[in-house]
Amino acid sequence: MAMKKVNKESSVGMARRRFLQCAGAAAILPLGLRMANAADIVPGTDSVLLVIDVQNCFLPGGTLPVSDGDQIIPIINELGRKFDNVVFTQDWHTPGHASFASSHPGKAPFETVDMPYGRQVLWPDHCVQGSTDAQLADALDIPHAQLIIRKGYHDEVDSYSTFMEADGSTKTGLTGYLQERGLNKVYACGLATDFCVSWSAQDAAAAGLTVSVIEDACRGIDLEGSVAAAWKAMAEAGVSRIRSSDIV
Ligand code: VGL
Ligand code: ZN
Repeated sequence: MAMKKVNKESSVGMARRRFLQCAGAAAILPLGLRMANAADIVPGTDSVLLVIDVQNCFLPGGTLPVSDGDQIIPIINELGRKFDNVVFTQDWHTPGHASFASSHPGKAPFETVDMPYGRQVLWPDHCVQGSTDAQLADALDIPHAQLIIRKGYHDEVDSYSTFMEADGSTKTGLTGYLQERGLNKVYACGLATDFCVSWSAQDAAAAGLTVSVIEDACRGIDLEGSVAAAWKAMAEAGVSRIRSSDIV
């Protein structure tokens, strides 16, 4: 008991000393410089910023709005300036797509249905090919982005992942594109954390890519705790969770 108390005091003392050392170091740094952060990431020629589904449909006023979805756009624009390689993705559904509640008589949005490939959440009609709703957000400002990959264009299968459709076997081609260009470090952001970002990040990790998700550059839909579940699943898949300030 006494032993425990002594240990506690000494660790508090150590922490206080460490704080004073750091404060001293900061005081002699010239103004405008900041201390190097252990997480500082400098995107290299092998790195790609993957901007997932930042489309009108997922913004306030769209057909499947994600709360505060618009707030990530300035952060993503800033990130875009730090990457030579940027890929956008676009949810791109046929009219009457099987993921729409309106395609299932008697079903309402956010109910589920069992499809041949598993359980499917039913959504409001959204991101229909060629519609204004499906366009990338006007406020995105990354003119050097190199590829827009579309997904969810097969009538009968959804595709949250931008690598693999929900049937688990139909590929979008993105893995091959990244491999051919030597882009093996993926930094993912966008909408929605718990669906397209999470599924894409997990598939990218399964394909052997190194994957980080930039949490403040994402927003989630959050159906019954799905955001927390997504972060847990991503961690288990070996996906790193970082913040935009970790990238310099
Ligand atoms: C998405 C639901 C339906 C997404 C796409 O981009 O996360 N979510 N379609
Ligand atoms: Zn969709």
